[in-house]
Amino acid sequence: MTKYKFPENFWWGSAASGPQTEGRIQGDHKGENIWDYWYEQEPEKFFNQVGPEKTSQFYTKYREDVQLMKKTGHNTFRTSIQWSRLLPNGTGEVNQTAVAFYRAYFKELLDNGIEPFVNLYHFDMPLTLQKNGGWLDRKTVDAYVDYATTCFDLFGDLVKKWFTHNEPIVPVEGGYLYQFHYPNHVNMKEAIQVGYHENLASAKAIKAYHQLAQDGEIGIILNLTPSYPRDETNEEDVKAATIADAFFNRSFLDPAVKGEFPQDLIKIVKELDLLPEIKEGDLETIKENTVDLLGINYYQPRRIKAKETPVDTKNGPMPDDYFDNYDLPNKKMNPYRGWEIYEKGIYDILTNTRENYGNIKCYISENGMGVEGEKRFINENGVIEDDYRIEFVTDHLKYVHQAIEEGTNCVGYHMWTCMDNWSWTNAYKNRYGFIAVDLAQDGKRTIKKSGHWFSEVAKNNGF
Ligand code: BGP
Repeated sequence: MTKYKFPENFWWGSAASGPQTEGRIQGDHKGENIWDYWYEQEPEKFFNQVGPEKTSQFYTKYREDVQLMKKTGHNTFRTSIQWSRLLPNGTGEVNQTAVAFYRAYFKELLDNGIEPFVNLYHFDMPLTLQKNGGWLDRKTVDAYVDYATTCFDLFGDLVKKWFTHNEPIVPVEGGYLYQFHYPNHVNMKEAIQVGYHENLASAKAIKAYHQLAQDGEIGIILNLTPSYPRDETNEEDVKAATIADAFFNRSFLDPAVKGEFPQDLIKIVKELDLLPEIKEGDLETIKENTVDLLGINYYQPRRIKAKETPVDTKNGPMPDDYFDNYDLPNKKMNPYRGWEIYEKGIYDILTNTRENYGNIKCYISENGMGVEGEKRFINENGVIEDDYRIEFVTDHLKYVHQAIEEGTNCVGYHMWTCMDNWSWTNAYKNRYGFIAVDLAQDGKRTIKKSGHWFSEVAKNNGF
């Protein structure tokens, strides 16, 4: 019996990205991006020194992989085009080898009943553009819009769901505040300019897509981390949590869906005298070109308390000047990733989109659990028994179901990720997939217990 039934045509699938899966081979003519470069410079920063050229080899194994997606119940799958693969210099000449690859790959998905969802930017700035500042440089916005338009032209007949960015706050946090992405600066002024340019680039790409009238939809994928105050009855805690929410969620959610930056964020940025460079017409472009569809990535909540520790002025202003992170006692943890597991967070996000964002059409575009050392769970048939992952997905899906029952316009659920892949500086430390990838055996794939389970869930449209 199916107790939790999902709406008809619900999207069941998973998400991945080009830089984390494709790999590089000789003759693919891919250009360098910031990950290729950073790994060349500082391989020791990457877990076990595994770099982005390895990944899970989708580039050569995608046909086999699409069959595995089919076996694990996918009716949809998201990946990203690598900007540096399609346009090795970021602008200019198109790499025809890349065109042939992506077309064959998207066709293979379609031929197997899996709709490709394609994201245009997953943390992978082409190196040539980064050398001029990357997202800091206004010219990157134009380059991005050209790249996006090239993608719509080349693949728009095959792809009907586009996304402008995946988690655009992450390059801001990682690259310009907290040092976990190249170029590892700590500079709030730059962070604000980068975030502004990403927002503008998204609106301009949406505009370009709509002008082509290609009969598809375009959206953005945001990692929304609900910001919970330590004590809901404590005004200072609530205020601090609201500011954290403005910095990390509403900075992209509001412009993407409402076409405007949040007033409380603007106020802070003005007070700090850190307004970005805005050109005439920009704000109108952002206002008029909002998303058709919102992808929501959810892993963990953010727990906040009023600022108690002294403000650290070493690097100039930081978001953390306005709040402290709160360590909730006895919280449920994923110890491998160090992230709290709080299933109800997914329901709170979906309720928020219903109540405060016009009940925009949305789907869960990432949710998942990275676990280290999964080989210890291999059974006598060689299958990893990842019951913890089944439990994790089930517990989140129950809350998604509840939100849908209450009227939220959520049309799908994608797990991160299809098969174990390369997780940035964590490389292959934590495994997230429905399908195991054995690096020691040339990337041999084996469906995990959760993959078999998911295929049943998809078949029954619930559980
Ligand atoms: C998301 C990213 C993914 C993926 C995932 C897991 O933030 O969109 O690219 O990597 O998180 O996180 P991590 O790989 O850091 O463990």
